[in-house]
Amino acid sequence: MTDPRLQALQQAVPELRLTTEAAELEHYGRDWTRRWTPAPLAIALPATVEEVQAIVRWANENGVAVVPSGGRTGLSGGAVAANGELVLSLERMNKVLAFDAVDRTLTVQPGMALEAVHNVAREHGLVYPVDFAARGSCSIGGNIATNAGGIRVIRYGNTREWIAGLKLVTGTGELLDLNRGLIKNSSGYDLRQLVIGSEGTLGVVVEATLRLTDPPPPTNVMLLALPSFEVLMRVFAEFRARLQLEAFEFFTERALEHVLAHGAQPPFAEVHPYYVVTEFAIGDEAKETAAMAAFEACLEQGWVSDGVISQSDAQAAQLWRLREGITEALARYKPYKNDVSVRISAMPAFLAETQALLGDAYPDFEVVWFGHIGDGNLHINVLKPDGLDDAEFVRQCEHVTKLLAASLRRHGGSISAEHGIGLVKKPYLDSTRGAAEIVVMRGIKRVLDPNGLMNPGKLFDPD
Ligand code: 2HG
Ligand code: ZN
Repeated sequence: MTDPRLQALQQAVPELRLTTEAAELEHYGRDWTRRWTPAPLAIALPATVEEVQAIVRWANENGVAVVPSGGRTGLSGGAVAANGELVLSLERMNKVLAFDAVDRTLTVQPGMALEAVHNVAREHGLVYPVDFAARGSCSIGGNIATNAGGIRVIRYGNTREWIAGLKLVTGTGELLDLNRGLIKNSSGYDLRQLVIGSEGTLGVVVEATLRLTDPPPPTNVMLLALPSFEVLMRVFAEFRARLQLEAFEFFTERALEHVLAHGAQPPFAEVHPYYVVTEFAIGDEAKETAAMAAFEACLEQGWVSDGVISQSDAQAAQLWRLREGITEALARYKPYKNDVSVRISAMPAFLAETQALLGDAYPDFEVVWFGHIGDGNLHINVLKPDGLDDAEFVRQCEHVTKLLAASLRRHGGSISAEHGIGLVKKPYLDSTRGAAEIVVMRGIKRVLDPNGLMNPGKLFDPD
């Protein structure tokens, strides 16, 4: 390590694992966006809170930017290091620190994978209910950084609802212990909530206390085939009125095609333009009857053309795979991703407008729609045609995103429902947040990170 700044860091923290090996710079410098060329200064893999504090103090002394890093499954470039930053990977801080059966909380280090959290909660007879397809690779610290949502938000809410406390090393190296697991704490600003969704721009989350809950009742999974887009929200209203929904997800025929090409089994003999996967509580006969009644009511109205209900856990998993496998199945097309939301009540008008807008704007590109329709959250993936230059493809998509952002502004929606702003959505932040609000956000950053070293250039450009 020839860089004198890194030599100084190693000297200040002799036990710190620090690397500048080319393959590691490449690996830790990118996330799932794969749009930016990784170019970090080095990778630090601290094992303790004290080491994290020492790194941040060193960063201030040497004017080096720090990119906090979890599982790097992000889709907005929030964990990309392409400008000589130090990547601070929380990968080694991945342990359970405490379980409290009375409080029903699990205190963990931030590098723990979401799936590992699920498993530990289950060992204690409880659940941590935030869940999504990247569960095996994403980390709880990253989930906090983006206020991750996923497939069960309709029932349990976002990550935000499940964080009872967290510890933050601020941009000056100070350690803040926020909320300490309290349920009631009416003592001023809730800085914990400010940190959730801040994308590593205010500091490094070094510990989190997660709320756990009772396991859900037994559930069934149903796959519905829909004849048109217009009926989607009606089917949702019908099912929500009759059942306790755990999930209500939608995808198009094109999305299914890609998942089938990736090895999944076709669910129906015929092809349908739209599909819904829904999971709902059963447990007693009345609820099972209600599910069939919802299905039949939709069938009678012509809103649903076919359906299948899971008869076993294995079949439920198979049905879920059709929805959860989409991102992976599309990855090879380097999709340009939109992750937008509006209030559920605004969804029908917004959907109609967006469908028309994208139909006109992307006559030559394949557009794949899916998402958490029950939360008002739509994922739109535009696939890059083979042979088209990456930069030119992004340029054309950015032009359409400007139109989409204007539509979101009119409908009171958000340019990022659950993936974060990062680098990808930065130009559109003002379609969701007012000018005065962004000034306040910048002011908050200046207080917690006066030298602007924590994940600079993500969320907004430096002052
Ligand atoms: C999902 O809902 C994820 O599957 C990824 O949020 C969405 O790949 C995407 O666009
Ligand atoms: Zn999603």
